[in-house]
Amino acid sequence: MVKIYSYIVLFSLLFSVDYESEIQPIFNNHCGNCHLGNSAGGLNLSNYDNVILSGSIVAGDHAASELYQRLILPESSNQDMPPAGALTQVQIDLIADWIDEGALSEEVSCSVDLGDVNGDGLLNVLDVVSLAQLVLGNGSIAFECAADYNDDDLINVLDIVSIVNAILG
Ligand code: HEC
Ligand SMILES: [Ca+2]
Ligand SMILES: [Ca+2]
Repeated sequence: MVKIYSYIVLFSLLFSVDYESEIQPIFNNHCGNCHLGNSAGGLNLSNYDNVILSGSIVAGDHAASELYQRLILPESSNQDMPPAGALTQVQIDLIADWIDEGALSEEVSCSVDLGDVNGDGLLNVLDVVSLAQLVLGNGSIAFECAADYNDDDLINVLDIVSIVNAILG
């Protein structure tokens, strides 16, 4: 079970949040009449541009984003959103992740070459060391998106082996 769970965690590290398929549906389903057809409090959540222009998102900082702050208020607060009920923790975390990743309109592809997990432009032993620490659960790496070297959707010892082989040529 622990093993399956850690695979799920690693799998989710490989992909960033996609606004259209993951965030907009939350707004559509839970912020409906008030913020889609109408703009309650001056806030319209009907599409990406309106969401960003509203100023309720501080890209890169979910804690400073009013939209996030409203979601985590207790049900008893009259500023709590949505006013009746609440989003699930999973939905709230997804919105936080999306904001922290820069509140982008599209999922980003990896900005470094495959295997270059420390992002220094080189594929060498430093990447092997970083990746080994991640796999052993002793650390995090700068570019998880570059870690699945053998492209099997898992980050594990096989990627380390593949990178070592690539380095040794
Ligand atoms: C039943 C109607 C209703 C629903 C559903 C609702 N809101 Fe609101 N929302 C309001 C009203 C009315 C205001 C303005 C009053 C206030 O600021 O509390 C508001 C204000 C806000 C504000 C502050 C806007 C500003 O800049 O002042 C945010 C952020 C917000 N809502 C987010 C959301 C999100 C996200 C959802 C869905 C998860 C949601 N709301 C669902 C009615 C609603
Ligand atoms: Ca590197
Ligand atoms: Ca792999």
